[in-house]
Amino acid sequence: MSLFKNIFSSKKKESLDKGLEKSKSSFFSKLSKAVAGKSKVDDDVLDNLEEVLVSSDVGVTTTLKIIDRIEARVSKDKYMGTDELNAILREEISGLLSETNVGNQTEFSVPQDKKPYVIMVVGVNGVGKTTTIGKLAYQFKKQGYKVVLGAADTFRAAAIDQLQVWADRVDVPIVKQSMGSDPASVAFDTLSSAVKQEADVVIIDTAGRLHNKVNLMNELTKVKRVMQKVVDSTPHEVMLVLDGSTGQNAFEQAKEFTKATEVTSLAVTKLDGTAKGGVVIGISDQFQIPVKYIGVGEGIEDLQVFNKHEFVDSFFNV
Ligand SMILES: Nc1nc2c(ncn2[C@@H]2O[C@H](COP(=O)(O)OP(=O)(O)OP(=O)(O)O)[C@@H](O)[C@H]2O)c(=O)[nH]1
Ligand SMILES: [Mg+2]
Repeated sequence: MSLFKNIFSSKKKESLDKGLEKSKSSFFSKLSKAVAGKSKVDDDVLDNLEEVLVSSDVGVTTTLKIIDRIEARVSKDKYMGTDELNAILREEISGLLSETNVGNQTEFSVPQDKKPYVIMVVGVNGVGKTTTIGKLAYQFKKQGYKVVLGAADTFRAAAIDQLQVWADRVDVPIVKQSMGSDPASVAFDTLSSAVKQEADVVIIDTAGRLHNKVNLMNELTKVKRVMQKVVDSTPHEVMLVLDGSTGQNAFEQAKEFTKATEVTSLAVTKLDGTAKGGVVIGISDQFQIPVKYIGVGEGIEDLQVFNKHEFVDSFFNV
């Protein structure tokens, strides 16, 4: 069993390392430049470091916290090369993220006492909601959970088809109606069917784009309300999906969405192929809402449970 676990975790690490490749190499080349030709950590180096972190999409607030910690730790006249500074940064960022006790999960699992456990997935269009649902369904199914998907993005016909493709791929049931039908009614049907089938997990896809933002928020509220008619206190989880490759935009979306509707978890996608992976550090520092999953590719296996220690380790490991 432990050997088994090791094989899986080393696979996970490999794919995380690969997914963060661009972010890391961009970060380290900037970091090297920041200390090049310097013989000690002076204000200049700290200023450069601040710039490196901000331009790596860590975000200003989190960057300032990190700089404060480095400043407090490093005696100013001490010489420090890139490697040493890297090690200290890694420790301080790890320490900073450890101050909140979220993001420590390692397995795809849902609470056993809520059956079915209902996850409603929200986010603006194109961020990777449907793909993340497909990958998540695959992981849950692999863990032995009985999963049902609900196609409550009825705004586009293609959205329903896309979720259907994932349902077929993962081989899980999907509840859908025709395009343009009431999303709340689809959610109602999905929950009713899940209860009847004694499913363990329900994942509801929702539209990312409506005619305007107020409409979208009203619709999400209505979907929630109607679900509660079938199972009390659902959805158990409202997961906001953010596109990590948009860097600071992802931040802004998180701020806006969390203001408008209750969000209980985050997923940050498309960390592969972008140099903006540092955004996850800022997001997990600044939102009290845990980053639960990260997307590191388009494939079915390319979703990981976010663990901040593994993430920081991978980020700082060149
Ligand atoms: N490289 C990469 N691509 C991703 C990832 N997650 C999603 N994508 C791609 O992003 C695109 C949009 O994903 P969708 O799942 O359709 O996004 P959505 O939020 O459901 O979009 P709408 O239904 O239009 O609101 C697709 O081409 C996905 O393959 C990821 O982690 N990495
Ligand atoms: Mg979609």
